[in-house]
Order: sequence, then C-alpha cells, then structure tokens
Amino acid sequence: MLNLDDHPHRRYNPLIDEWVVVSPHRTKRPWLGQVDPAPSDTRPAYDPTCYLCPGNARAGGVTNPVYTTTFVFNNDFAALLADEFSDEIVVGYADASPLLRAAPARGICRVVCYSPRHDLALPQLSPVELRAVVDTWTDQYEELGAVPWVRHVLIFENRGAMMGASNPHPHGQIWGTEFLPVQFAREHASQQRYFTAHRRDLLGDYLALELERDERLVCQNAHFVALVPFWAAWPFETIVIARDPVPSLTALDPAGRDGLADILKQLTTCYDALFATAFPYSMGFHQAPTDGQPHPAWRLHAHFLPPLLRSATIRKFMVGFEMLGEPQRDLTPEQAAARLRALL
Ligand code: H2U
Ligand code: ZN
Repeated sequence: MLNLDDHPHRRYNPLIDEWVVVSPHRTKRPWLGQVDPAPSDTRPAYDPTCYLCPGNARAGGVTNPVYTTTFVFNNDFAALLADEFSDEIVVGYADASPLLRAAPARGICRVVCYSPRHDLALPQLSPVELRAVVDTWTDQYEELGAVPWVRHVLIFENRGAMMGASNPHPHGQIWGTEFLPVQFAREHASQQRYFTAHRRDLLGDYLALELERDERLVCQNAHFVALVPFWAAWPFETIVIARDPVPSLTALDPAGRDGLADILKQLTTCYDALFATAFPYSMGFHQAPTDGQPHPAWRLHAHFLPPLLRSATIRKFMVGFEMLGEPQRDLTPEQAAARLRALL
C-alpha cells in the first residue's frame, strides 16, 4: 500500500484540478546549507519617509489623511484601469488570429492600510483592530462588487520583501475586475462541478473530512478552521475555511467577523513563531463572484502561501521541475501542520 509518510507520491488539488509531487523520503537527507540569523526587524511606529503612514505624501503626490484606524485609497500606480474599455477595442480583437488572442481588462485597484502604526502587522493587531480590518475588507468587497461591471473582487496581501511587498507598513491590496482571474476561475469551475454532482459544497465536505481525520489542522475557533491542505504546494501553505456555508465576507454575521479576526491572529502568530521572524507570505481571500447571483457552491476561504522552508532566510524555490512540470514538496503537509500546531 502507498505509504504517504514514506513513498514518493502525487496528491490531487480538487480546487484547481492540479497535482503536486510529494517526496517525504527526502526529508531524511542531510542538510549542508547555511542557516542565517533572522534579519532584525525594528521599525518605528511612525516613519516620516513611509508613503503609507498617516499625514505623509504618497509617490503620486496625494497626502494621506491622519487616519487612526484602517485607510483605503485608489492605487496611484494601478495595474488596471476602470475606463479602459470601448466597443471599438473589442471589435479590433475580433479579427486577430486565435493564436494571438487578447481581451480588454478593466479593473479597480486599491490599497488598504491595516493600521496607522508603521511597526505592526496582522499578528500584532488587537482583536478590535483586526475586526476593523475584516470590516474594511467586507465593505470593499461589497462596494467594488456593486460596480455593475465588476464580477470579481480579490483581497490579498504580499507580506515581506521576499514576497515583493514594496513597504513594511501593514497593508494589502484589493483588485476588482471585470474578468475572472484564472486561479479563481479554476476554483469557481471546480466548486460548481462538485455542487452539481453532489448538491453539497466541495469545501464543506473537505472541511468535514479534515475535522474528522485531525491530521492537518493548525488552529480553529467556532467560525473558522486553519489547516495545511492535503494538496499544499508551498512548505507551510494553509487554507482558512469558514465552518458555515458562507459564500463571501458579506454573509458573515458580527460573530463570524470576530471569528475571522481571531483565526487570522492565531495563524499569523504561529507563522511568526515558526522561524522567529516576520513570516513572509502572499495571502488572499477567495469568495463568490460579484455577479448578483446566489452561489451555493461557494464557501469563503483564504489561502496563505508562504515561501519559507527551513529558516527565516531559507526558502523553497518553485523552479525547474516545479516551473516546467508540477509543484513538488519534501516536508509532508502532515509534518508542516504538526510543526505549526506545536507553536500555539
Ligand atoms: P505592495 O507592497 O503589495 O506591492 O503594494 C503597494 C502598492 O501601493 C503598490 O501596488 C501602491 C503601489 O502601486 N502605491 C501607491 O498607490 N502610492 C504610493 O505612493 C506608493 C505605492
Ligand atoms: Zn508607514
């Protein structure tokens, strides 16, 4: 029988219909790589040169208000524009070869500062402050989703220079788009397919399995569960799943919002403790498209995709086989979950 703790194998990711190679036998190999000390991270509460701190000028020339809670603004260097659309453009593409396809991409890009404090991050925010972040995300999902042509809203955060964050001030981004981005579209299709076949939602069934097996759970509360998915590609990747069949942030009641704030604090605290560093990651929420339709196939969840593997400076590279073949990991998701759980 295939022993998932010992034998090289592949695991299936039903959310995006992809496979990942797991090589558990390799975690026993000797490690000769260097382990560097964690980079020191001492920041002032206010940085006069930070373009996100209250009262400071941004690169675009606008001055931030002296905000005291969260603060949202339109990205001064937005990747997508709201007015970049006309029938003329679309007609132009109609003549192109199927091998030279293009499509208009309309969008609204915003930046959300989580706190006026330059030196804090999600794990250091108080439950009340974290709840304000959850409320802001929810309002933004609702507001951008209400724009008639916006069909999808992605709330995400790049944390740390390793993940390309341009500034350590605690912040994330929100992109409302007319198109459904590919990763989201895959999850959308998978969840729809599953719901059509079973009349139950994919992540609800998956969560029930994980709660029963108790092998990959990291932390939980009455409203959310954080776990290392069976098919995790990044070493310490996690997924945060709503216990109730809520398709989006807007469907959470006040207790659910507090629950989300709490699970984010628990999980990011574990992460920072793992390698005694401000743990870098890309994280983001997947939720129902904003097309005004009911979405019973959808369950609100967040993905945390952190690159670190062995220490504050030794990361997993998704290169070679991963880029040209499919993702590969050594540490098993079960081992990763046990290590994170031990830090609670
Ligand atoms: P990241 O750290 O995740 O890259 O997000 C920072 C965003 O902030 C980035 O998209 C925007 C950048 O365009 N930005 C402004 O809108 N105004 C500024 O003054 C600097 C950065
Ligand atoms: Zn700042």
